[in-house]
Formats: sequence, structure tokens, C-alpha cells
Amino acid sequence: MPSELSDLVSDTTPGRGALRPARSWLHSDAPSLSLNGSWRFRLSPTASAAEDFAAEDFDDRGWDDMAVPSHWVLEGDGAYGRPIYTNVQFPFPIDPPYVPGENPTGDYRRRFELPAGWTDAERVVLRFDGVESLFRVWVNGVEAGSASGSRLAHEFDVTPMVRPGGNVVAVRAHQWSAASYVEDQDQWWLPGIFRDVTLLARPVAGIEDLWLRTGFDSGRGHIDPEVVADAAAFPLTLRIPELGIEQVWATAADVAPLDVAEVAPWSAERPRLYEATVSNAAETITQRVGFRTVEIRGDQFLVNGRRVVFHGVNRHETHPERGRVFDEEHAREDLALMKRFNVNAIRTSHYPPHPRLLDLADELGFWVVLECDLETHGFHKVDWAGNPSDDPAWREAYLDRVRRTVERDKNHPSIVIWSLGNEAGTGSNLAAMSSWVHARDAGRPVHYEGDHAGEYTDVYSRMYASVPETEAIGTDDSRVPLLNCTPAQGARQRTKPFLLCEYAHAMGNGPGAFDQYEALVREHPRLHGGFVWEWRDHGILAKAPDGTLYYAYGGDFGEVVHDGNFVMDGMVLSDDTPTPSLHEFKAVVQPVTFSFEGDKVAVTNLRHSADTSDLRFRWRVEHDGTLVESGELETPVVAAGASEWVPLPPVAVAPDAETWLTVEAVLAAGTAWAPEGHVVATAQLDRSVHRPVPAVRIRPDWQADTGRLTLGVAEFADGSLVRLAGRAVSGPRLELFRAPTDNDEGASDEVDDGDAAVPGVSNADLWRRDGLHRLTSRRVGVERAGDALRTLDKVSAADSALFVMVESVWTLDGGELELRVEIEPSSGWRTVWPRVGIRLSLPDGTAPVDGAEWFGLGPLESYPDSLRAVYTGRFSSSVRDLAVDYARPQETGHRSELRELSLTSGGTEVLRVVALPDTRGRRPGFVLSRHTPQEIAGAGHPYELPASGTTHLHIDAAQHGLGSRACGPDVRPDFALRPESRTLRLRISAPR
Ligand code: IPT
Repeated sequence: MPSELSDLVSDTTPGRGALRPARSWLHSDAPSLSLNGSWRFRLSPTASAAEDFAAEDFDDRGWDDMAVPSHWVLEGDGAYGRPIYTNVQFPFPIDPPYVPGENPTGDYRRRFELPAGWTDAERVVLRFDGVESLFRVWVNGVEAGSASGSRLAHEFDVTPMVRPGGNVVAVRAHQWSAASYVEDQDQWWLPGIFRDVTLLARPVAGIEDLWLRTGFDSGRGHIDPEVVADAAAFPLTLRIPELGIEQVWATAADVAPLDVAEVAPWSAERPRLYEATVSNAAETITQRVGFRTVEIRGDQFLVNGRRVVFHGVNRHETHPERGRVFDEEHAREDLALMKRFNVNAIRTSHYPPHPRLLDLADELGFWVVLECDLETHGFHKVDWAGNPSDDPAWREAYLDRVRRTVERDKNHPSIVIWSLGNEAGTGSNLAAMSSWVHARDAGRPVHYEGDHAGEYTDVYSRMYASVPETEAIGTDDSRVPLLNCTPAQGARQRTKPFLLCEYAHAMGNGPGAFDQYEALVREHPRLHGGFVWEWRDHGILAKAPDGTLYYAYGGDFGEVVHDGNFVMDGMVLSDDTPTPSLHEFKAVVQPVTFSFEGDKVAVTNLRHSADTSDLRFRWRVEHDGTLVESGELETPVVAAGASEWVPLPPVAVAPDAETWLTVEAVLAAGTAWAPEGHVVATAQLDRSVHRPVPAVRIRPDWQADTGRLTLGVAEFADGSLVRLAGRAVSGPRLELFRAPTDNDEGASDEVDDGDAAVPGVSNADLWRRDGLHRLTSRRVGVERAGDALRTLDKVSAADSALFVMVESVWTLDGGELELRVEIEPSSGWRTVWPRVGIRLSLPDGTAPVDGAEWFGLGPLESYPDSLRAVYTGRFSSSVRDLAVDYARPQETGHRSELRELSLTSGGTEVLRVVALPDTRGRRPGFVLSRHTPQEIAGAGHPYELPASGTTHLHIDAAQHGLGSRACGPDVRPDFALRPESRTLRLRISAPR
């Protein structure tokens, strides 16, 4: 016989006793008491520990202290269990609605004093803003109820249970419950009371709920209010002092829409808010209203009549020490960082964030897709058999979740779309959620990606569609079928606005191709942009055995099933550092673009509605990266959607150096998220005079030779380089391997059309199969001709007949040493190559190479399909800072289009390399690193990298692109490195 307990943890309904309907999270002046702080805590291994702890007089002196809000697995250094990371997999048997007997259960207790005067309250309400996953609550030993819906607010009426003076509140939270089946988001499983607990004194004649719906049309605002209050609460007054509004509602029947003349609209770009109050003698609710109208017209998604393009990110709540516990200062800084990087939209993947986040979004300006707390992805494993989304037993739970979602946050102007959840298959319960939202809020469309055929949602949404597929969606070519759609369903989807709710999987080094998606969005108005997966890494700060701090991912806590570092897929590292991908994103989506023509530049404003009056424009000219002139570019104010031609300043062109003109749009004044002068958009124009590349001198007089030889700064023994500029060196050797990126390791089946990648097999596996990481070489010949040396090597791997011939020619010409390397692959190579180039290793000796100065693309790393954030200039960096600390070590640090490189030691130049372009004008890149690709590939975390006594210089004739195949399409064929012959030409000299 099932006991009452197993009934509760396997209950598919949302719990008993919480107040319904849910209501807005309001800013009220009614008294409240935070119950955050230290609670008494006990962890039990099963759900069945005695319930006597709820009694008022229970002796909890033997218990521990636990912070509220927190997750118990992140407290006490492992004393209360460890976090678990899974993406799709359930970390428990698929046996819905049951969960294992091993069900960590946290019992919490605390005392509180009911403030004097609260006995006058009409109701005392206990609010939980987030408890994972199922919890029960008692006050003074009397059960108030139970609830699930971890990232949703639940309120309990505790009036009959509280009394003046001391009171005891007790909470029991189970890590696993039936609700866990519908909370299978790709993130850490983190149980506990992780958001605020608040006691609210609801006044007699108070305002229970308030919704100030707003609209905006042709310069005029509109307010459509809804008030939930007893008759005794009236009269109520709505005041918006800035708009001169003071509207008295004598009775509930008077609460009616009103028009507002002359109001500024709210947009993500100009988030204009007006402070409103609704009050009576008992209570004042304060709310900031923003005027905007959301609408779908045909296949266009419009706010205030204008098309919106989402340059968005998926945002999880995650922090390396606090987990999903909200920290307002950190969140504000995070959102400010988004603004500085031209992010204009947030999808709250995959649950409502802390309610304050939406206040910040209103204030700083973001288009928000607010998502319900729902995901049942683990049922994918069983072909969605038993998926709650189509099972009537779960209907009430689904509806409860979406009601709590919409009701809590309905007042926020930033929210422009409601999303039902993520990866929950499809079914009638989702359709029911959608119907409920449509009935409740006619002012915002409904999104759910899993509704592939478009049966119950208003926008067409996909994740990780490739570039060609996205293009097919943007056009009316119904010959191209859409995913899981009949032609007729596809035609229906093409009548709707399209967005990519996830794209460009930003795991590790990558993604590539931001710019290709953006180009499509500019071309096809149906495409409304999308949301990068994802904003930040979810690393958890942990200590390695040797005491080194690091960011842990799946498997680092000994989980039985886990998904490794798939949780480290953000554009921001766990320690808040923006990765190069975020810079790339910023550059690609910049809201102002420049196109040069002759002596003028067209400045185009791609914003939704804001003009450019907040921007200043400036220019600078550099000769070989050295600043020669700069100034302001007098630019008229450009309206949204418009372009203006602006004359360029006369540019002094250098005869014997490259001349580059850079223009920038910068903030004319500081904002809440960036200082004055912050760069919003950039472009460069090459004004260099063409200079021919010195021809290769072909020598006819080669003769076999060995022995010692010195050519300029290079010393050879038996044809092998041994010293350069007086330093011991080894190499150069051919390098075809890079430490696989997460995208290289990805085997996503969504391989782009025309790409020869093998479905289901990662490129990294193919490279390892071919032995690219363990190449060996055989010297075929050494020859001399005057001041020149030539070697020929055959490079190949064990158990492989594939090979590459490498001819290296060292010549001293007019005192200048040149190395020319001809790289010639055998027939039969089938895969892409990660890189093709040479490696020169420089042991530390007495002056370790620890820095670089270069003229080329920088300052950040770049790869063929991620080249938009970098520009031509002169840069310097320590070797350390050339690398990005990806959570799992992998290829990093490649600087493209190198012209000139100085290696430095303690700030002093020790070696100089000038790179000549090949006959097609292609320039090599470089990587300077303390580790070889082979060493990097062997480390799972940065602390596992071996100690190094050598700096390695890679000169890459080419690198393979990055792509997005960790979850999505591979490198587009145009950026893939197919085996091919390549030439490197380097002029090497000692410091001048
Ligand atoms: C997609 C999920 O929606 C998201 O939560 C995350 O897991 C992402 O993948 C990968 O990091 S679902 C995937 C099957 C496309």
C-alpha cells in the first residue's frame, strides 16, 4: 500500500494548500519580515525521517546551521552531499512519477517574532520565492501546505497558525519528487531553499493584485488597469506624477482604461519608465510602468509598430559559489556587461529568474522572453514514452506552473513574449498552457520551440538550425521542408515571425558563424534574430587535490551519471571574464554599421527605434599600427533604420607602411551600464598602397651537405636548427594538430549541407584516428647552396600511409634570414585538418620568452569563422594572457593575419619574425603558448596542465574554423581547412 509520504513525493499535482490564484510580485509598503538568514538544518538520506521536527517544541540543538537562501549541496564543503550535473539525462531511474528511496531531504527550522501590530493584519502570508524541488511547510507545528515548482513563488496563508511573540516555522524539502521529471533543465541539480522566504502582513483593505497593462501608439500611451481588492479597498488612487495623472477609482467598477497623451515609449534601447503608485489608506503599491505595444503582424514581430531583432542570450541563474541563489549586485553587473556587448534580449532559460531580475531588465532595457519552469528532456531517451506533456495526470501541474509564471511577472514592460518551457516534447498540456496564457494576456505572444508544427504557438522557433536551414526558413521556398513539418505545416510556420531560441553554442572556443546568421537576419525580415546558447559558464568553484582553485563541471563531484563540461558553454567564463566569442558577438550585432565608398562613409542605424543622438563618432589613422592622426567624425543624427553619408577626413597614406583608417561610434555620455566613450561599433578601412611581395629566389646549385652552418642568426648542426639569435631552439617541425575544442569534439548530427564531416563522428576522433597528434618525421635530405640550406622531411604517423612532405629552405640574402616552408600533402587525406603550420620550441634558458608584440589582427584570438571582433593593429601581451582559460583546456590564442612578431623576455625583444603573405595574399597566424597542443589535449582542467620550461611558437599557415558542432552545425565548408599545400615565408632576425 502506498504510504502518504510516497503519495506526496510522487504526486503529479502541484501541491496542496498554496494560495491560488497566484499574484504579482509587487512592491508594497505593507509590512513584511524577511525570514532569510540562518536556519537550523538536518539532512536525511531518505524522505521518510520522522516528522516530529515540525513540532514547535522539537529540540533542534543537535542540528546544524544553514543559510537561507542557499543550496545545501554547496554548503559545508561536501557535508551535505554534492551537486550533480546532467543535461538531458535524469540522474534517477525513468520511472515516473516515482523517485528513488534515496532522496536527500533537508529539514529546516527557525524562530521568528511576529512584529507587534501584525495582529491587525487581515492575513499573514508566508512566501517562498524558490525551493527545489518539493517542500512542505509548518508553522507552530501546524502544516500550512506543500508545493512544487522550484523556481516559482508559492504563498501560504498562515494567519490561523501565527501568534504574537515567538513562532516556529519548519520546512521539509525533498531533492527528488515527481516534479523533478518536469524540471530536467540542462543545469546542476541544486536542492534547497534557494530564494527568499518572506512573511507578509496583508493589511485590511489591502491591494491583493495589480496589473497596469500598458500600450503605446503614435506618441500616445494607454493604461489598462486590473485591480484585485475587496470592496473595502476603494477608493483607490492611481498616480503617475510625471504624467500629471491622478485617477481616483471610487469602486471596482470605476477601474477602467485611460489614455495618456505625450508619453515616451519604452524600448530595450530607451527603457523609459514612469513611476506609478496605486494606493489607499491601507497600502501603496509602487510600480514603474513602461509604455509599449507588442504585436504580430503577418510574419513580423513588432513592438510599438517596429520590427524587433533579438540579439539575445540565454540566461541561466548561476554563480560559482552561490549556484542559483540570486545576488542583485552580481546580476546588475551581469546585465550591464550584456549591454556593453550589444546584447539586447534575454531568454530566461529555462525558468523564471528571481523577480528582481525583471526590474533590472525593465530599467536597463532588454527584450525578455520569459520562460516557464518546465523541461522533460529526459523522456527523449525513451522516445518520449510517458512524457508528462501529453498526460492528463499532469495537466494541472503544467497549468499551475504557467499561471504562477505569468501572474508573478505580468507587470514588466521588458517581457514581450511568454515561453511555455523548453524541451518538453509536445502535447495537450502544453497546448492547455498556451490557451490559458492567450486568455489571460492578449498582449503578448506565446513561444515554445517544441511546437515544431505550430499547433498552439504564435512565433516559429527553432534551436541550432544551420545557416542554410535558417535561410530556407527566411524565404518562401516551400520546397525546402521544415523540421518535423508536413509541407502544409511548414507553410503555416512560414506565416509567422521566426526566432532562434538557441543558436551558436558557445561551448569552449567558439562558436563560429555569428556573422552568417546576422547577415540572414538583415536580409529576411521574417527572421527576428535569436538567443545565443548561452550567456555564462556554470562552473562551481572547487579545490583540486593540490589546493588549486578551479571551476568544476560534471563528473568533478563523483556523479554516477553526468554530462561533463557541457555545462561550460557560455560567452562569459565562470569568473565573469568575457570570452572572445562575446567580443565577436558584440562586433557582429553592432547596432551601427559603416560602409565606405570613396571619400565617404555611410553610417547606418540598425536599431529598433532609437536614433544616434546618444553617440559620438571618431576616427583614427595608423601606419603599421602606429597612431598618426585622429579626430571626431561630424555625423548628423541618424534615425533608426536610416543611413547618412558622412565625408571622411583626408587620410595620410604611408608609402612604405600599411595605412588603416578606423571609425568608431562611442557613447556620448555615460549610461547606467557604461561610461562615456564606451565603443558601441567599429569599422576599419584599408588605405594601404599595394606593395609587392619579394619574389622567391630559385637556386640551381644545391649540393648534399651536413655539418655545422651559421646563416645570420640561425645555427645548424647536421641540417637541423639548434640556435636562433643565440638561444637554444628545437624545430621547426610540422604541426597539424590542435588541442581539440569542444566543437572539434562535438559529433552533432546536424552537419551542414555540402560539408564532408562524418555524421556522428567528431573531427577530433578522426584526427586521433589519423594520428595527427603523434606525427613522426624522417629526414629525406639536406642540401646547401651558398648562403642557403634546404631540408626535406617526410612527416607521417604510426600505422598510417598518409604523409606530408615538408621542404624547408633557409636563405641569407643581403644579411636577412628567410625561412620558406613548403608543405605538400600526399594523396588520400580525407578529413579536415585542425591546422597546418610549424612549431618552434624555445626552452626557457636564462631569459624565458614570456611576451609578444605583434602587428596583425588583434588584440583577441581569432579563427577563420570568428574574425569580426579583431582589427588590424599593433598589440602586445604576456604569453599567459594570449590564452583564454577555457574550463576544459583546448586550442586557444590564435592571432590571425600576422605581419610582424617580436618575442620578448621581461619586456626585452629577443627575436623578431616578419611573415610574408603567400602568392594568394594569405597571411599566417601565430600561437605562442607554454604548452604543446598535445599537452593541452591531455588536461581536463587548467590545473592538470604540466609545469612548463618552454615557450612554443606556432606559425600557422591556416587553422580550421570553429563551428558550433558541440551542439549544432559544423564549420561551414568555406571556413573548413581541407588538406592542401601551403607555403610559409618568415624573415627572422635578432633584436634591432
Ligand atoms: C538545448 C537545450 O535546450 C539547452 O538547455 C542546452 O542543453 C543546449 O541544448 C545545449 O547546451 S537542447 C539540444 C538537444 C539541442
